[in-house]
Order: sequence, then C-alpha cells, then structure tokens
Amino acid sequence: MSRLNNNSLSQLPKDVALPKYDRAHLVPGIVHLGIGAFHRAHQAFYTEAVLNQFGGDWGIIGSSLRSPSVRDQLVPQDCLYTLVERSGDGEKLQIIGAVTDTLVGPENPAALVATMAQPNIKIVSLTVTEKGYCHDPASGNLNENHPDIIHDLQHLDKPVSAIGFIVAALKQRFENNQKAFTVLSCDNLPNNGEVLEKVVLQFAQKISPAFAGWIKSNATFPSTMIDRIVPATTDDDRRDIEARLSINGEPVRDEGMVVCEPFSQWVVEDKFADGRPAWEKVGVLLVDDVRVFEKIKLRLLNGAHSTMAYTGYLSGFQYISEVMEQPAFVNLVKTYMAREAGETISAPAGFAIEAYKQQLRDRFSNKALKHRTWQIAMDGSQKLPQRLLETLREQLAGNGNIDILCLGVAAWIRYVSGVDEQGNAIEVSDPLAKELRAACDANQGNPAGMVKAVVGIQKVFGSDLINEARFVATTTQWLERFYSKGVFNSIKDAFQ
Ligand code: CS2
Repeated sequence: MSRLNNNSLSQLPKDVALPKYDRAHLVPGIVHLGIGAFHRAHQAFYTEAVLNQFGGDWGIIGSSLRSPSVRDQLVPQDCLYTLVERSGDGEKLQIIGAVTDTLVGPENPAALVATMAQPNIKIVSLTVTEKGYCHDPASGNLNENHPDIIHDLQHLDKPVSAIGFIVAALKQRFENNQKAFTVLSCDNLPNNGEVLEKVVLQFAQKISPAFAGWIKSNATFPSTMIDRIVPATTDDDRRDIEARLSINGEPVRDEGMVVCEPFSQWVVEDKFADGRPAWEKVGVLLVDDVRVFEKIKLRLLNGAHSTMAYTGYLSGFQYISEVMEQPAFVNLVKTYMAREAGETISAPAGFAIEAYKQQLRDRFSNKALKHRTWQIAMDGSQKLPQRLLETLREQLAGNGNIDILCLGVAAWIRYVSGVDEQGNAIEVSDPLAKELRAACDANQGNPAGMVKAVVGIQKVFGSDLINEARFVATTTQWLERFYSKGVFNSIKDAFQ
C-alpha cells in the first residue's frame, strides 16, 4: 500500500479536492504549537482556503510539545493530510497542503525556539488545550508551582511548556533587535488572548522587566473564538479513507487524516504585530471585540457539551449523537440553552440566537461524527470554570436559575469519583484527577461531604462558591439522586 505524498496528489480520485497552488512557493510565516486534530481541521483549513482562492505564500510549521506521533504521521507524507467533513449528507474530502513541516519540541527544543525566532515567522498560534496555559483557572495567574514552569524558568534554553517556548523565542528576538510576533491563542478560554498575555508577561517579568516591557509594547495577543467539532481520529477512520483515496484500485494510506463536521467558525480580534493571511476573505470574522462571541459559544456549546459528556457517559452513552437521541436529554439541553445559559447572554444586534441554538442541537445530533463523551469529559477541572461556573456566578448574583448548572457540576463530581454505576473504573483524564479522586474517596457514601470537599478546591471553584448555600444544596441534591436512582433515571424523571 502506498502513502499519501506529493507524488500521489495528481492521481487521487477526482472527488478529492487538492491544493490549487504551488506548495514549493510557500514560506513559513506561522509556527503552530500543538498540531493536533483541531488545528488541522480549523486554522490550517482557513489558511488553506486563502492559499487556494487568493494565493500568497503563508505556510505553517506545526509542532508538537508532547509526543512525536503527529510528526511521524505527517512528515513521511510531505505533511499532506486529508480533511474529511462528515454529516448526514455524506462525506467531503480535501487534501490540505498549508503545513510545510512538523517539529517535535521535546526532541530538540532549541531548534523549535530558533524556528520561532526566524524573521519570516510573523505569527505563533497555539492549540494546547486549557491546561497548556499553566495558569490557575480560577485567578488566571501563572501557576509558578507548575512543574513545567519551574523547569522553564531554570532552563529557558530548552523549554517544555508552550509559555516557555513563546518567551524563549521572544527573548531571542528582543536580544537580536528583531520584530516581535503575534501570539494567537486558539483555545477555548474566554479572553484567551488576554489570558495568554498575562501568563507570558508574568513569566517574562521574572527574567527582566525591560524584556517584559518590550513584549507588552511590541507583541500582540489577539483573542479568538474558535468553533468546529473535531473528534479524535480512529483507526476505523483511517481504514475507510484508505479506500476512498485509492489509486488504480490500490489503497493509499493517510496517517494524518482528520474528521470534522461541515460547520466551522472563527472570530478573531484584528490586532496583528506583523501581518496575517487574508482570512477575512474566506469567512473568518475579524472584529474589534471577540468577547461576546466567545461567551455565546463557550456557554451554549461547550457548557452543554460538558454537561452532556458527564451525564451521557454515566448513562452509558459513548457518543454525543447517542445522547441526543434521548428525548429527556434533548429537553435538558434545550432548557439549559434557554434558561441557565441563555439568560446570561445578550447577543449582538443581528445575531439570530434562537437559530444558533437550534443549529447547535443539530450539530450535536450529527450521527456521522463519532464524538465520544469520554473525549469531552477530559480535563473538567480546567474546563468547568469558563463553561459552567462563570454562568453560575452570574445567575447566583441575580438570584436566577442554577438547577442545570448544579446538575452539571454534580455529574462531574460523580464522574471524577472514578467508578461508574456498574462499579467499573472510569479512566479520568484530568491534571487534578488524583486530588479529585481523594476528595471523593474520603467521603464515600456521603454526597454532601463529596460536594463540600470537591467544591472546596479553590483552583477550580475559587473561594466564593463553597459559601453559596443554594449552589451547594442543589448540587448535593443532584448528587444524592444520581447515587440513589442513577443518572439516566434522574434525568428522565426531571426532563421527560
Ligand atoms: C469540546 C470541544 O472536547 C471538548 O471539550 O467541548 O472541543 C468542542 O468540540 C469545540 O469547542 C467545538 O468548537
């Protein structure tokens, strides 16, 4: 079996869309930190659209800050990969060519820093997930006790964290009197640009105030709202696509392919230090203020996602589309969007918010996407603050509806206890997994004690929420119900 590469392009089946420009003319202008499936289906897709429709030469150097697997998938195939859009209407295949190389941070950190410091690099973008910011989610401050930050402050010549890489590369530019770059956060955090700027400046300040001052006045940190549902690629996906790419009956293997939904959205604050691709020509919304878009998306989409992930997983559903086949869950999601989340949102003029909510429910119901509840359930300690807890604080302040927010928090506590309703272990993937498990174990059989212990973790809940009696009581009631009659039955009783 052959492998997708530059030579196979011209022979691929006619219904596979190909790069329409000469890849040899690309000049890397972007280094992306964290080249996972999301980047390949989102920012690289938009840059590809600019290249296809309007030319230019913006190439992307991808990098992984953890494992070499994406490099091993992409480099042997000239960094080409297939983007597969799936919905009930079928499947659309496109080969993306915008990525020119892929580096692995841990293998040679100095090489990645040097690449980021090259004058042709104008943007360093990142998708490193919430926990990659090494900040305290409740306060937004750099977590100086984070092992990666401790390491990087001592060894900035070989950083391990995204923050360390950014600071190290900016430092070389500062020392060489070069221009700064734009640092473009593409993670699901409210005000992600501000969050990133804060941790980068706090880190740089520890090196020298003059350097931190230079970053502040020269680098820019636009905030962005990113949206596209991109489940992790599976071996079944790779096998299916092999056949779809076959040349003269011989399958073509693509190890780097990604699957996504047709929908995508990107809203970007337009403040770039040294230029950018003409993304506005291909549907990206360049605006002065992203916050309202980010709030709408995080609360309606991601808040619903996390709530469905914990309750759905515990009810025995593997995929989000299966959860959406249950009338009680549909009603739960509708109510949450109208009430708990919806009441805290004022959409900008012209934004059809009801249509947006319906479209979200349709997207969740896309059966062609195998989006695992377990995947979304990951890293809840990093996600809950912006997905549910900020909404909760607003609702508490106005004495408003908090029921489904408490249900979501209770389901998360039930999930991080680490044992499902059949007594099987749950593989909880979360940087605080041990601490959360210990808090639950110390209160076995005592839902009220579990809630107090978990909500007492200030890194997640701040110091205020433990004192909110209505929140603690409602969350405890849900957790009691979950333990006495099961999660699915509790939801059916309340929402069917
Ligand atoms: C999901 C998101 O995994 C998760 O936590 O909620 O990745 C979600 O699919 C994206 O934000 C959609 O844009």
